[in-house]
Amino acid sequence: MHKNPQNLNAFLFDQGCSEDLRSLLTFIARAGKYVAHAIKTGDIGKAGTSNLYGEEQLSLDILADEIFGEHLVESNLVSAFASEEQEQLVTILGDNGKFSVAFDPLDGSSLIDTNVTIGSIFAIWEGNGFLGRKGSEIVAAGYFSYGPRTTLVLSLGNIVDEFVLNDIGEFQIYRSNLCIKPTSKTFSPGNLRAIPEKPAYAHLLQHWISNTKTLRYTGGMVPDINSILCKGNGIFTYPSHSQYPQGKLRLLYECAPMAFIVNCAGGKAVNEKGNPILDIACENLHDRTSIFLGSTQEVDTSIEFFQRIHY
Ligand code: AHM
Ligand code: MG
Repeated sequence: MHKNPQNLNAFLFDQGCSEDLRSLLTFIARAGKYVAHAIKTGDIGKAGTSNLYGEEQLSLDILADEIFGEHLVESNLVSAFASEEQEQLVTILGDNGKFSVAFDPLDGSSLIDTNVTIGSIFAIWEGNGFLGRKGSEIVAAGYFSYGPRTTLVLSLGNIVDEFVLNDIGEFQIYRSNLCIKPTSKTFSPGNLRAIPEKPAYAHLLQHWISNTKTLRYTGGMVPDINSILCKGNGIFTYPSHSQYPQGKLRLLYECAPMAFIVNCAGGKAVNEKGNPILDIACENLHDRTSIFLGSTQEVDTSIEFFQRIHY
């Protein structure tokens, strides 16, 4: 905690962040602020449309997507962006821009009627476009967590910092250098529907239960991973199964940004084969992957279960 908390811009300036990246992050932060406001006051009903995955869209999914898109255009720095809610790449400045931004405008939006925390996730690459690019090339990634307070967790590739939206509408530094310990007291197991096809997952759950670990699972990737970062330990798992042969979560909008942040905090993020998420090149904008992420030892143990037990 900081005695005289700096706002995002001043904090990034002091960290030596380039003017362009600082400016882009300021626009993204402003978009997050407007999305937070829209969640508090806007229509949480269905929009009557579906996205490219056939998932029903909420008015807020569409509004959040527009808010992020508009702010990226306004920044005058962006070559292109890709959104989980849009099928095609959106080119803005093309080769005249500096950065490409991938984002999930409202992750976990199907939970909104239960009034639990939801979020937005983003990652920034230098240059124009995403195809062939890896998470290891990300220059900054972050997520907004819209809970009782709105926070922004951000990394520029070294440490991970948490900012809180204050009463004058500015993100101010709250905690610096969030770190994830190698061992975990908690587990956040997504997609238990995989268990009939993947007994290894049942064995892994039993291992956690036998070791008296604590279940922490909300059903939203942002609050589940935010819990790991804020408590300093934990594991989040989302394996594939026949409904989602590559996994459900998207590489560009969810997994690569979160893997980047978790790696910067000293944790680890791999797919169920044990390959680092940050080494997976994007082949299609909407690629998906399985993901095991969090405390390093716990991630390694989980992958051992998946490699050892095939029956
Ligand atoms: P969304 O981008 O359509 O909101 O889906 C992503 C969410 C994640 O936040 C969460 O980890 C996962 O879907 C949970 O999915 P499910 O409840 O289908 O297992
Ligand atoms: Mg999502």
